[in-house]
Parts: sequence; structure tokens; C-alpha cells
Amino acid sequence: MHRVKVRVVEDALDANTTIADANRADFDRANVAVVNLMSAPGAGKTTLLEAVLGPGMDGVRAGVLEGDVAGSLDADRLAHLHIPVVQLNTDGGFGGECHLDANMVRSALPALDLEALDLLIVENVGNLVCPAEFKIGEDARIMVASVAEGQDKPLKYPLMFRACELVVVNKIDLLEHVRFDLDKFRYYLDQVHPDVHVITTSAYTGEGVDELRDWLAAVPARERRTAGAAV
Ligand SMILES: Nc1nc2c(ncn2[C@@H]2O[C@H](COP(=O)(O)OP(=O)(O)O)[C@@H](O)[C@H]2O)c(=O)[nH]1
Ligand SMILES: [Mg+2]
Repeated sequence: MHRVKVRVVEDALDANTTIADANRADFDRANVAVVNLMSAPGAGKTTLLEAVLGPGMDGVRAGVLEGDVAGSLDADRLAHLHIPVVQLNTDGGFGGECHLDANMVRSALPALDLEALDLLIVENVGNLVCPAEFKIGEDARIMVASVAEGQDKPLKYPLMFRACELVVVNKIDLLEHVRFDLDKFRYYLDQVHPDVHVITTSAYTGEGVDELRDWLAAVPARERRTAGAAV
């Protein structure tokens, strides 16, 4: 019984990898770099996107794929940026899943003109477990942790903090109001993902937002260089 369950899960992840590879091939053909933005619900992904994308990204044409279980609240919040934004709901035929998978992202691709983008940011469904397990064909993954969630989260949800190449510590403006020791957080993070890059931000005060924008804006050029080197 147990064996069968494990087998089914493995099959599902295999199928996901195959579709993620197909997405990746489409992204490469269109020359668009893709970033998977993950966090617990409410860590500040959408607010950071507004702050980062608001002033525009010098020479980088960005678009957003918004993932939520239901509704289009986040896509609506980004509408004023006048960039391509597509909402993807997991309750729309995907069983209300707690994460985006490669097949869901694939279903949303016809709604996006990939050729018109250099960078596609996918805001994943808020969750600290499942998104880490499902590749969607992305080039890079960002994990946003807010200081309001507590300093111990890297130890409790290690896969999420291990499966990313950038950790953003958001709501740094709240540090004086919550019991969150940044040094301790970094110490715990180091135990699960040594040397991962960290940017501290406040979407409210703007601290760290330029650094995050620069990091994101560098992804397309970096991916082109890597692809060129591989040829
Ligand atoms: N104090 C503070 N609140 C923030 C910050 N970023 C986001 N928030 C608030 O946190 C809540 C959730 O933000 P949202 O962007 O919707 O989170 P998401 O679910 O990760 O997309 C909202 O009330 C935001 O205004 C921040 O840097 N500082
Ligand atoms: Mg959001």
C-alpha cells in the first residue's frame, strides 16, 4: 500500500519534470528568462513586485504570471503598471492546488506573448512546502520570508530555503516591533543553504528594493550568457 503511494508521487513528479522541460524549451526559444517567486501567503510578493516594477526595469521587458487559488486580486493590483500580467487560478480546473506546477503554467502560456518579454516573473501560490517540489521550467527561484513570520522558518521548511538562489527578507521596517533576530535567521539559513544570496527589503520604505530590481534585471543577460556558453 505504502509502496503504491510512493510510486504515484514519483510518477507525478516525473510527469511534472517532462512538462517543465517543455516549458523551458518554449522560454528558451522566445529568449525569455523566468523567475519563480515563492513565499508563505502574505510575505509581500505582490507588494514587492509593485515596488520593483513600478519605476520600470531599464531595458528589460518584464511580465508577470500571478498564481493564486482563486480570484484576480493580485493581477488587479499590478494592472496600473501597464505590463503584461496574467492571472492563473488553481481552482480553475486544477483542484485548488496549493502550488503552481509545470502543467498549470503551460496552460497559461497562450495568454502571454513570450516574444515580447525578456523576463517573466511567476508569483507562486503562497505556501512554504509544495512550490519547492514542482519545477515550472524556471531559470531562477526566489524565496521571500518576512520578519513577521519568525526567524526559525529556514529550519522548519528547509526545502523551500534550499530550492532557491536568492532569499529576500521582507518587512524589515517591522524589525523593531517583532522578535526577529536577523543574525539568528542568517545562522539558521546557513545551516540549510550555506552562502545563498540574501537581500533585506521593505516594500514600504523602499529599502533594498533597488538591489532586488538589479538582481532581477540581471537574470536575462546571465541566462543568455549561460546558454551561449553551452552551445
Ligand atoms: N510593514 C510591511 N508590510 C508589508 C511589506 N510588504 C508587504 N506588506 C504588507 O503585507 C501584506 C501582504 O502583502 P502581499 O504583497 O499581498 O503578500 P503576498 O501574499 O506574498 O503577495 C499586505 O498588507 C502588504 O501591504 C513591507 O515591506 N513592510
Ligand atoms: Mg500576492
